Amino acid sequence: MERTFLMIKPDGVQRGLVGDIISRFETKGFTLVGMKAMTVSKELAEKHYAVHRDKPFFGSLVDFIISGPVIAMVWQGNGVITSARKLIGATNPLSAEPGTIRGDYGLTIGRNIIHGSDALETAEAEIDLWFDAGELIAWESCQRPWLYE
Ligand code: RTP
Ligand code: MG
Repeated sequence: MERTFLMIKPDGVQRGLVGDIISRFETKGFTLVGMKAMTVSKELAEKHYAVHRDKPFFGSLVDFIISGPVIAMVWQGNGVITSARKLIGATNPLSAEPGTIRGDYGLTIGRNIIHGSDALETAEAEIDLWFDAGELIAWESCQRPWLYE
């Protein structure tokens, strides 16, 4: 079953949006397989956003991610990678559609509330980077006939 890595950024935690955000993924039908509240080290933040290391915003992005606690999560379900990105909305909250997390709650690109993996390979790499295997629940015995044919 497909898995993705989601991280509620420091702004989402400080603004009290954790419950609402988790609820959106839960009610869509996705399954939470791992979650932890943590303060991110500079090394982890730099590894996570390594693809952006040559961008002008890299330094401020890393500083922001390490500025306060985050909620790191792994979610599972049919098409979860693409679907989560849709539920999250466009990178710039002013361009994100109403009804999406960023569209409902954000105003600026540097405070866009939540991260979601953008492809299968990045999801696998990010899950490995943020979680030990023992921190993730194996739900394979869990049948959900009201969600899946
Ligand atoms: P994320 O990785 O955080 O889920 O966001 P994303 O895929 O929608 O966007 P991405 O291009 O990967 O950018 C990563 C984060 O960098 C910040 N950013 N700032 N100032 C800028 O032009 C700029 N561009 C990107 C955003 O906070 C974005 O989420
Ligand atoms: Mg990204």
